[in-house]
Amino acid sequence: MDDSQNVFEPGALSRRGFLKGSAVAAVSAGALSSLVACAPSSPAPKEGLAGTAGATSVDEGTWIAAACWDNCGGRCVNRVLVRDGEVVRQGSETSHEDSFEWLQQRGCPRGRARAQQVFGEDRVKFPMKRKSWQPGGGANAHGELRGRDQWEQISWEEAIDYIAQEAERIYGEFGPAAVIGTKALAVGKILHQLGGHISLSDTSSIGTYAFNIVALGLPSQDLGELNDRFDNKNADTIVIMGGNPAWSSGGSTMNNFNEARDAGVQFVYVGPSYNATAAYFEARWVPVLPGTDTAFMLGVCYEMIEQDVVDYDFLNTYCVGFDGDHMPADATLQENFRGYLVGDYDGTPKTAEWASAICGTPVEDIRWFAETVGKDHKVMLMHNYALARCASADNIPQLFMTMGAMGGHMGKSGHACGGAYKTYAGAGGPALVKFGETGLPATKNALADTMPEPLMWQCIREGRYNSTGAAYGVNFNAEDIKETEFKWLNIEGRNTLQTAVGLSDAREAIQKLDFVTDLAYTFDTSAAYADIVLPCATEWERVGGFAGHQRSRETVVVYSRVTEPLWEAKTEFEIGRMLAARLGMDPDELWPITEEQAFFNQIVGCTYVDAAGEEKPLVTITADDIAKWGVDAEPQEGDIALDDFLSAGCYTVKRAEGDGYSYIGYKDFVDDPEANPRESASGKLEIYCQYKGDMLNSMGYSPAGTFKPYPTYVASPEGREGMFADRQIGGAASEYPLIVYNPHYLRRAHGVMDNVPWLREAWSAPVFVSAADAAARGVADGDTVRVYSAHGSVLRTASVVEMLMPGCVGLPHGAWADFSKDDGIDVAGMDNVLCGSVTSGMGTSGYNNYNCNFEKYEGEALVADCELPCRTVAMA
Ligand SMILES: Nc1nc2c(c(=O)[nH]1)N[C@H]1C(S)=C(S)[C@@H](COP(=O)(O)OP(=O)(O)OC[C@H]3O[C@@H](n4cnc5c(=O)[nH]c(N)nc54)[C@H](O)[C@@H]3O)O[C@H]1N2
Ligand SMILES: Nc1nc2c(c(=O)[nH]1)N[C@H]1C(S)=C(S)[C@@H](COP(=O)(O)OP(=O)(O)OC[C@H]3O[C@@H](n4cnc5c(=O)[nH]c(N)nc54)[C@H](O)[C@@H]3O)O[C@H]1N2
Ligand code: SF4
Ligand SMILES: [Mo]
Repeated sequence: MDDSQNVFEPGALSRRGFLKGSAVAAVSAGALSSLVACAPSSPAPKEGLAGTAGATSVDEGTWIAAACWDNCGGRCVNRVLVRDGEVVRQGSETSHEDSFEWLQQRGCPRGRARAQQVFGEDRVKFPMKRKSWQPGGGANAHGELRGRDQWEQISWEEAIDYIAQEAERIYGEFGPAAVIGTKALAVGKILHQLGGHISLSDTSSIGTYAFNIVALGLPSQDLGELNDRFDNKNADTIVIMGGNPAWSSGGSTMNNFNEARDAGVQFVYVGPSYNATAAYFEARWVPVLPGTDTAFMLGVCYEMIEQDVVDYDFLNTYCVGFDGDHMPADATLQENFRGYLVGDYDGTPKTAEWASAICGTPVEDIRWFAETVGKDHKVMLMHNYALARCASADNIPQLFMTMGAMGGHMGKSGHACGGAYKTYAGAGGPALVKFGETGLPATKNALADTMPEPLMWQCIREGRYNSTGAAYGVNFNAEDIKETEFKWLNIEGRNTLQTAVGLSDAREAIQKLDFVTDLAYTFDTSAAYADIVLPCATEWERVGGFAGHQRSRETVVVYSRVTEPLWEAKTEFEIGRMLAARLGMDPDELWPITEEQAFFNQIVGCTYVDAAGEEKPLVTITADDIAKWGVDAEPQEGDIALDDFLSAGCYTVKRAEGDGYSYIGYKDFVDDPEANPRESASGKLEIYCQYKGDMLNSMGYSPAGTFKPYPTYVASPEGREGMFADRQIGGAASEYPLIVYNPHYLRRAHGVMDNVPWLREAWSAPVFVSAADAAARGVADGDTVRVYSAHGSVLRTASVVEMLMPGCVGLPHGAWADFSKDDGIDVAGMDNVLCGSVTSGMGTSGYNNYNCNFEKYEGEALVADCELPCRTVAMA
């Protein structure tokens, strides 16, 4: 960012809004300065989050269950101790002892450093306008200065007025297809009233599993059909493919595997690095180059046939398309998966040797793996989505399912096959506890179009787009290309400039727009390229809420207010209402109830499943509670009193071996496939799926006819083939002979918290390179290196490791780009500088298989991130 060296004068922290009484919480000027101390050498704060409390009892004050709400892979209880109006400590769950049966939902270090985010020097404190931007569009916008301009503080009235004026102009002249929106929290809800906006659909988290895989017979996103966690110990082997829950499922999730580990279950890790998860389980490492898992699994399937470890009964009963005798009724091709494996159609048997040349896995490992996952063993095959966040990984979902079916690993205790992601890692089964609805009316986007996010910069440049459809492939129509002039990008609840592929393309394309708005906590990458930035209150500043969508099946996490909105920040609720009123709409129609009422409705609506399997209200609510809150509700009887629930910060179902909550994935289908068909056309698992092949081919992002109805190996536009000059594996090296993948990193959740001092101290965010590749380039551990791809160039300090396959580079996801050196090199090491907007297949964000190279950097060595001044905003 161009403003990195300009430090915005921190305004005096307004004390007007701090709560009084038991829920008092603020951070005094003294504590604030200790919170922002960044250098590891800085003296320990006298008293503060890391400090000792001197004569005061460390626990004196009031503990509040506070929010932790990132898209971070975890869902934990985050508690803060408030003393004399200051947050002085943070802690986690203490409401009961921790055991396998009754897990505590303990937080990770990010959660425990959150006070530094909420009270951080880098918060957006006031509404801001980019200095050269003026309403009216065209040259008035000075789009060429986005990301480089200065900023001025404006009032809320001015900010809302600018947005309203531009809304009237843009919708009036160009209509809703000129507007791109990310989510509908505040401004987005108003855009829905004005005719809607184009949405962005991304394959970000689940990669090619974002395809309409229900057509294959899989559950949506391949989630939910693992077995209940109590069954993990019954496996002989648990395979984890392309995931790293030790880093990416923060909190308690890894404990789902504890019984299995203690019982001596063999763990196998498949991926390019021997990561923290593999190390924790002392797993056998099967190395596979990023983006080549399709080749690996094809080699495994071939070897399973060779070794005669295929469960043909399972294939014949539950699947279609494995061989010519079991084809689905709608097949148009006289081909099947077995024929492809043995080379009937292309003359190439997919042997272990064939696979090894592509995926880099030793032949012996492929053969060993094939035997290990064969029908004679109890195996749980779990994948995260790193292998699917690759270009040309479109066949992964079908092939992973096929490998599981060939071993017969579904529907039985000790066997499983499916997604192990975030808090779902190692835990299947329906939710046992849920929170209720807010009661706020849902707004509807009248424009149902979704543009693939990886293509958005190209679409903006070219003024045309093609809607992807709800799940990739549902309602997609290749012919339906729409022309439009894009004018406005409204970002809320996402950090699009940061997390969409291709920052170089973004920086160019964004100049064309008339208007970019962003709702932000901090001056992150998206804010840096916006025109109007609205300061959004964090969840610590709201009445309370529930930590959303990635909870485990056994827990709901609830949080309460820590402080009134800081500085001039407002909640989405308030922002939306202001804009509605300014545009002559009735705010009460969109937000007919108070924030307190909305939160209370969620509490009232909480349910749990009792031991007899009945769903019941969770929280006991008395007439006194209702009077105290001043809300509309009826008293009810539940399993936990309201105050106990709120002070614990969660409710976790207490489990026991053999209780009524156990779950075996696919059991209903396996027990009675006629009565419980899968949602595919045939009702079975489709190893041959006509729809899949036809749909992927129709999307047009890969050469015509690339896809077959059964899973095949497809070369990536960059990736493995791109390592070689002529794209022939084994030939002369290309200019970018390595593959870069992006580990989700401990310092941050995507971009969130990248700026937090303690986290910068704790995690230096190096680039991980293999010892062999480093030696070949004369690079030693700790050297500053330039990592470059066809799309951009970044600096990082090299961490030279043996636990990474030669040929791979691991650049942590989520650093806030910093081009302050003016030489076009990002000194922060942002992943999307190296990842361009290259798509294939269904139009994926292929984060994990771009090509790159690195060299020792001859310029000035990088200073550790934690030594840099806090990045704030340049004011005019
Ligand atoms: N700390 C932290 N945690 C997070 C997040 C975060 O930003 N920070 N983000 C959350 C979100 S939204 C998500 S989607 C999840 C992602 O969660 P994960 O998918 O578990 O995370 P990654 O770090 O992308 O990948 C994990 C491992 O996959 C391996 N890998 C990379 N490419 C390939 C490949 O092509 N094939 C195979 N077989 N393995 C590969 C690498 O060894 C890497 O260690 O994390 C969540 N958790
Ligand atoms: N190169 C590369 N790119 C990637 C990835 C990768 O591995 N490599 N990973 C991808 C993945 S898996 C994902 S999920 C995406 C994530 O992409 P994003 O969703 O864009 O990332 P976040 O940082 O989670 O962005 C959420 C933003 O909303 C804000 N926010 C959170 N809650 C609220 C709220 O309640 N109200 C408001 N107003 N704002 C809120 C956060 O502070 C943050 O700024 O990134 C993807 N991008
Ligand atoms: S894993 Fe996520 S929810 Fe849990 S403490 Fe860390 S940041 Fe918070
Ligand atoms: Mo994600």
